[in-house]
Amino acid sequence: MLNSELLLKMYQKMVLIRAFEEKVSELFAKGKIPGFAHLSLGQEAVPVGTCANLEEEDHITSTHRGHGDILAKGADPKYMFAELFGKSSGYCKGKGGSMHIADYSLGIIGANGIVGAGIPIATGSALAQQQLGTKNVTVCFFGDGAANEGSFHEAVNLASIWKLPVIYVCQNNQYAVSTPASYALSVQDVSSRGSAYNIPGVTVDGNDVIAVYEAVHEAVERARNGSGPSLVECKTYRWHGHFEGEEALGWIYRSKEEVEEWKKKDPIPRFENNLVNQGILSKTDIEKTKEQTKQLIEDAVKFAEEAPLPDPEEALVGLFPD
Ligand SMILES: Cc1ncc(C[n+]2csc(CCOP(=O)(O)OP(=O)(O)O)c2C)c(N)n1
Repeated sequence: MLNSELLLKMYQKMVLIRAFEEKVSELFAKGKIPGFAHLSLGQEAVPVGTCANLEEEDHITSTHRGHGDILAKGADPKYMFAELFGKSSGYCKGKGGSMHIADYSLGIIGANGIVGAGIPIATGSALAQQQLGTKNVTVCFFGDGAANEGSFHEAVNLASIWKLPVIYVCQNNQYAVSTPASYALSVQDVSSRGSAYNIPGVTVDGNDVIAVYEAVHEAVERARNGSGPSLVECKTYRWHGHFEGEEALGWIYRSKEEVEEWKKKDPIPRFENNLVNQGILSKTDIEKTKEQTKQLIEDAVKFAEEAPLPDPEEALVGLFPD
């Protein structure tokens, strides 16, 4: 049974991710964020349920839709906003943007704009941990679309034969851009692909943070005790378009009804009700958490707005090894 302290932390983290991305959406619409922004609104239970199992020394890799994963692993919203604004105080000095945030000190070894590219990186990280003899694990977040990339199949095969401490967490949000998983996947559940590589595969309700926590917990234990990789598929849904601004372009590939149906399964009130029923959270706590989070986000945006732009002289610094 999870203790109430951890449950409350998980709740606060879900609220933080939601508030962060709602703010990104608002600022993007105002033209304040250069480049692209891919939001994971609606998917918050997956990174939070997963990362609640991790220690600071454990690693994650993430994707182009990675704000939630990165916040769940412990990133600070103010350096994230600075990165999104292209400012030099950002996590990657403003050179990475929304899709390429990393902080090695927190075990965030990189979000990635190339679909499927984080999978071999996570597998390599797990190989390094194994060779160094640590007990650290690596979580690899990826999407249903990435599960159809060659990198997935090669990496999972190697991880299996070498019994690497890696947990592949598929955030199956039903679409790869506009292509439905129901069309593009040769199987009904990505998790069933585990059997092709002789590793455990499980599908859970990705909007139920406890279900995600429990499935990943088992996988992390296996990885830490040397039993090798696991595949955890979390079925969820992204509320916004593939990228911010998509709807304004008139892209239509899913019905309003479908989106509304999934919004009814919002993971945050669902967890909130669960905690209220258990007497862990009160209505006053909920209001306080939301109020404090709002303030934290406002402060982070202010920090990022006031942060300096990178010096043009620094354009090539950090791009190549010295
Ligand atoms: C190798 C590669 N192919 C294609 C693209 C273009 N692209 C960007 S995101 C995306 C879909 C990814 O879908 P999925 O893995 O399910 O992640 P989601 O966007 O649903 O989170 C594609 C095809 C890319 N960035 N990299």
